[in-house]
Amino acid sequence: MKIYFAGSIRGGRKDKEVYFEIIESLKSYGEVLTEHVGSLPLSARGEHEVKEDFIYKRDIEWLESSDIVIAEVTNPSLGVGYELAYAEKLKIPVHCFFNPEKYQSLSAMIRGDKYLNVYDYKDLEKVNLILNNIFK
Ligand code: 6IA
Repeated sequence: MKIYFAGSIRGGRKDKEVYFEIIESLKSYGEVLTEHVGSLPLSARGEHEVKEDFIYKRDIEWLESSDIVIAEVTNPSLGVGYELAYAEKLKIPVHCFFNPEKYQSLSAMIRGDKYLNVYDYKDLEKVNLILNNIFK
């Protein structure tokens, strides 16, 4: 099972610990292709030494090869929105997690798209319960 995890990088790294924890949980269900998204030292400037066209092509290749996309969408991110739409076009199942107690409301383009399964959560315990249901 190849899992593509999506989370904000240049959109802001305020939730990087949450991404890290979700990725740790995901590892028990399969191979997480995008483990760097949860990297604690990775700043909003991203993988600085790597060329952007390389990052784009590599991420799209990983997305095309993935069986499922799991996204943490609380912190708005252009890149994550792009990945979700791309995954939908490829008919890859997508599940999004949103914490309504932080920041602003979720974009209607995500909340309103019935293809993207959106789950509101307040703690990682709830995320883990939902993940358990998704992967069983
Ligand atoms: O717009 P964002 O940067 O917030 O987009 C984040 C999403 O796009 C993540 O889910 C990643 O899969 C992908 N992504 C965006 N930027 C990168 C990156 N460094 N490295 C890996 N994945 C990325 C970019 C910055 C660097 C060229 C300085």
